[in-house]
Amino acid sequence: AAEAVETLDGWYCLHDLRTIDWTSWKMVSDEERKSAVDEFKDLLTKWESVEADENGSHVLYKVVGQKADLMFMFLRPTMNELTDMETEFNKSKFAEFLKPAYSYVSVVELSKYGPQRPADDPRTLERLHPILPKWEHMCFYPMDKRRQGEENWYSLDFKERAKLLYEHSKTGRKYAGEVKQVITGSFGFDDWEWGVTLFAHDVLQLKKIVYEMRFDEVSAKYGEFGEFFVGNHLPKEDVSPYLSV
Ligand code: 76R
Repeated sequence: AAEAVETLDGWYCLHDLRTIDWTSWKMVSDEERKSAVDEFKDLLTKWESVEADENGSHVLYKVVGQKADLMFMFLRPTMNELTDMETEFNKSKFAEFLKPAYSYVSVVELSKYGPQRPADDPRTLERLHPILPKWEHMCFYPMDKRRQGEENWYSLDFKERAKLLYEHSKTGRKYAGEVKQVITGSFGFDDWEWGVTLFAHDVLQLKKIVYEMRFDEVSAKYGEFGEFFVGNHLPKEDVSPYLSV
């Protein structure tokens, strides 16, 4: 049998996508809406302090299109802290106006294919516990590696997989500074094998990297993709105008 690769695993990750029920949001009084928004902003402030203490990280994006309206990505040191945070949010007033659109559970993952820095190198630790960038655009999609007939990633030997991922990383590095990627593993946690989260200043770079990678052998032969979500950054100071009706 082919040999599994070892991974380094970091913070636990929840992608939480919600649709706003604008009809019921419009029906409540100005005071009720204001207190819901204030409470939501207080939660964002609380999560910011978790991030400042480097005990996790989060981002909030406005999804373009009908798949959802809001896309949160949360990172926490444990799965329990993720549920605690999710439950606290679900109990808030604002959450009463949100409908679930999609969610994805995973853990920040680095695989030990290529030459590596030691696991305790500060740069490795920083990649396992990333403070997420607040860049203008974000894209998220889950993916699998194919297991079909001749095209079975899981029966390729280690060396072959390492070679294909090395080629893949060369494409990735062309986008240094333009695209930031966070790869999260979700074996045993969710319906796909990895979550891919990309951040960009220029939204077109998201299309370009995903397109270019389709031609890398690892994606061309072995990539299977789930739903794609793309969004624009929603900073805390824009939450009130965004929610005003
Ligand atoms: O971790 C590293 O930087 C080492 C090289 C590397 C690995 C091992 C790397 C680099 N990736 C690795 C593993 Mn990646 N990555 C994706 C996608 O849409 C698609 O076709 C694929 C989605 C993107 C856009 C992307 C970007 N990568 C992986 C794995 C796990 C494979 C396994 O373990 O079997 C997946 C699923 C995956 C998918 N990758 C990079 C990038 C970029 C931009 C880089 C360069 C990072 C840098 O060096 O700065």
